[in-house]
Amino acid sequence: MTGTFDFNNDSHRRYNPLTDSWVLVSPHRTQRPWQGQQEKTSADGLPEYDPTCYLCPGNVRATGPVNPKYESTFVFVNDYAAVKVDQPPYEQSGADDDDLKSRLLQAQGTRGTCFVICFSPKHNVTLPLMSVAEIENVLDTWTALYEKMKTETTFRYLQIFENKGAVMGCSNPHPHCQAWCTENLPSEPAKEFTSLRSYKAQHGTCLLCDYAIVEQQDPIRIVIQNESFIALVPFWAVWPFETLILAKSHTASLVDFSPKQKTDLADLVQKLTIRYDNLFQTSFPYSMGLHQAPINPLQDESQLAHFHMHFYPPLLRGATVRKFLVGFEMLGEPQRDLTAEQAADRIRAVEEVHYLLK
Ligand code: H2U
Ligand code: ZN
Repeated sequence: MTGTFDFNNDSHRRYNPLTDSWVLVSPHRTQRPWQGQQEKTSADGLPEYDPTCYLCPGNVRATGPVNPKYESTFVFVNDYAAVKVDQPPYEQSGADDDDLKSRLLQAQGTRGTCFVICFSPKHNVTLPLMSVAEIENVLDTWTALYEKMKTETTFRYLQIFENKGAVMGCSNPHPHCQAWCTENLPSEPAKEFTSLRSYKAQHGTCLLCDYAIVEQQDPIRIVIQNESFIALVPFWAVWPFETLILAKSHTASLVDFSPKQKTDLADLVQKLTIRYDNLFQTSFPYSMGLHQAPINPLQDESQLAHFHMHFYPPLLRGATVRKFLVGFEMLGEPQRDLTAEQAADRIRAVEEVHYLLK
């Protein structure tokens, strides 16, 4: 076949230098009909207070404790934490390198603490419906928790994340996120540190600083930006409307930002999540998380770390059609139809005023 290769029509693979992986892009497939599963949309119009909610102020949680009548954010230790502070150390038996069993059946004991962080006392106020000052307060709560765990524990990493929406397996609509603090560095940030380290060794610069420069030169994937942060659909995005919030300056973690940078981050989180909700006029589901320096860094990790946030939303072409990573994606590699540039166009095209507030 002759002619010129067209990124909007011809299949190709894109490389993710952060995780050293590839995604297959098939832009010619965006027209295919859909007869698969339709998800129920999340019901807007939740009450401000729900007497049966485990997270609302003054209510009793599932295991008995009573929530205080909190007025801004509220942090508590997860009643069903995935990791425990106290447990016996794990000692692998027969630690002999030549032993097949100890070579192939590796395990590590891991201790830690899991927190739940309510964003607001109001049961129905998600991030896009909060003011910039209220989101800043959430950022301050994350910062304080990071500092506390850094000072008080020897745990390695604090992974802050939000599961939003029933399709993401979120068990409660009350706006909240979680923070899991673990003795080990989890696999995703570990992969990123490996990539940041080898990029630095090869080029002498930060992969994410360089990426921010490239994206600003030709802003086709940038959704919004302000003085301190960029929100963009990464070139290598897997999820249809995946985005990355990237600090423009090389900053290791939340604790290193100035008050002005924190306000800018809150502003961008608000604007991005409003656009997400407006895209399909629904409370947009996603898993979101922060990647930053470990609380107890080893070697070069605090120099390598470049603060960013990933948003992974599962919605495909409307509020009711979700994308699953199945088939080729489970057995081969992830695949997308809509290109990152087309997705950025779509997110840019919606308004910055929330549809419920109009
Ligand atoms: P989701 O982000 O998956 O909705 O998690 C909510 C968390 O809240 C979940 O991890 C915790 C669950 O263990 N939880 C409590 O700690 N106490 C409760 O009374 C209910 C839920
Ligand atoms: Zn509630």
